Amino acid sequence: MRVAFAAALVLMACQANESRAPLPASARSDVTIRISGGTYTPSSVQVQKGQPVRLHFTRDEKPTCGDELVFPALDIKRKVEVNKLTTVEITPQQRGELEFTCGMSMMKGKIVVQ
Ligand SMILES: [Cu+2]
Repeated sequence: MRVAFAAALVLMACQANESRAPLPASARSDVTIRISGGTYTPSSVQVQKGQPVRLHFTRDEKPTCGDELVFPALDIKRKVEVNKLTTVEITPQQRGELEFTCGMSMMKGKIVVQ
């Protein structure tokens, strides 16, 4: 009974990690974000204030939508080519949320700075 309950908890934790839950705010400095089906996966990434983070964007399809990557608040615009990594390195200096979007602001993701 106890074992089954623990196993269920572990399973739930795994599922949460793989869906929309923000990544844990560990000492992670590299995050890969996949652009597919009109969404960013993960769409939310937690980082620590002052900690450099490299965001590697990868796109595995050819919609025109995801081919431009914009960080409005940081004045960053990058092209994202199919099957190539586009890396953006940032060191957030204040807590809060940093949004990133496609060229037309339809797809949205965010960096949560703690
Ligand atoms: Cu778009």
